[in-house]
Amino acid sequence: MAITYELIHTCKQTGARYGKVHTPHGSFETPMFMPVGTLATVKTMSPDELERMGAPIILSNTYHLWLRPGEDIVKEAGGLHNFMNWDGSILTDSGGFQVFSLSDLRKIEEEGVHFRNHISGEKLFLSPEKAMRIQNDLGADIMMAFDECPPYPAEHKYMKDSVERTSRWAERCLEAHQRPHDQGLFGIIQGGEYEDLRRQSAKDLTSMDFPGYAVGGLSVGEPKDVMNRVLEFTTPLLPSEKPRYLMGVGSPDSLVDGSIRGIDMFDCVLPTRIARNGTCMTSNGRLVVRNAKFARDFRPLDENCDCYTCRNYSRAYIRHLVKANETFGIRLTTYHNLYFLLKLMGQVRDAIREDRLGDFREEFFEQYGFNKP
Ligand code: PRF
Ligand code: ZN
Repeated sequence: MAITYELIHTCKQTGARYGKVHTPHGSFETPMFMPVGTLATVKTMSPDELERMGAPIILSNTYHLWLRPGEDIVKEAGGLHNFMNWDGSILTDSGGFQVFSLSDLRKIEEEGVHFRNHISGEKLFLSPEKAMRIQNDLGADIMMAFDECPPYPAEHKYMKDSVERTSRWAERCLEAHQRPHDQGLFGIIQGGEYEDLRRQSAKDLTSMDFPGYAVGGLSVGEPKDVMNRVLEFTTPLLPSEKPRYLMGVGSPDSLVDGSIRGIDMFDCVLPTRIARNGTCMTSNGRLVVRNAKFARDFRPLDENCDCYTCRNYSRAYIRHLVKANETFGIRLTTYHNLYFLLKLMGQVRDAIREDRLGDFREEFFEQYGFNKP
């Protein structure tokens, strides 16, 4: 099996899991945050920098790489790892979600989805078989089933039809997958906020024996307590001997709350996206470094951070660079934000192993300012 999961410790205070995922490109500890490199690059970061900040796995996107440069070119380069010079693990998303979030004029059929290229307007079609073929060519360690992620809120009737179609598509993905020996294919549980549909989706997908499972269809605009409630009834439906991945979630509070509900892997564009407009995550909450009040502030972004950015540069300097549109400024904020989340996950893992993740949550939320009204 290309992907295996080792459950090492369950936190007695919260039920969160500490474990390891083993992939053909190394193992990583979980819970883990995966930086997003949509177009085969984590925007502004070199693979060397990613390695130094402690990222063992990154995510990339089938949809974007299919449109450009084309999976044939990536395959010819020897696969995504070779093409981008990244020797760590890679996970590719299937394109299902991106088709729904980026393209216009979608038409969903049993066979697949018709839509228009969000750049050129060209007519395109993506199906489970095509998403598998492209992901086999890209050659990531973990690939994702082709699913439908309906918008929030969606009516029960729509969601039920969608969940059933996503289950049929999952069967077709397993059937079409050509490299199960060196690429692990994860199934995706959908069902929105509906408990009966999450149950149905989990039952369908766990009967198919994927090496890992994702919870999809969350962080699509629902309130945080809805996400937490859905996770509370969904993760217990998943096999404990396989990794669980919460797709598209990366705010610091959700990483902690997801871990508490048994999630092992997370990804999100949030840290890299906000970094590019000068917003930083710090242990005292968000800091908008462009603000005038930082013009003469010679302290680091986060006084509790020991990343390259915080050890060497001031808020005043980074503010100057970001305001002057100097690329180095957003490289420094990107490095810091990713380091901040990777370090947070390390703290979460330590707390799990010491059976004190509940206490850690209290302290972290207090300092970050999540407890403030
Ligand atoms: N499905 C897929 N990718 C995703 C999601 C999903 O539901 C989400 C939901 N937030 C993010 N990325 N395939
Ligand atoms: Zn820092």
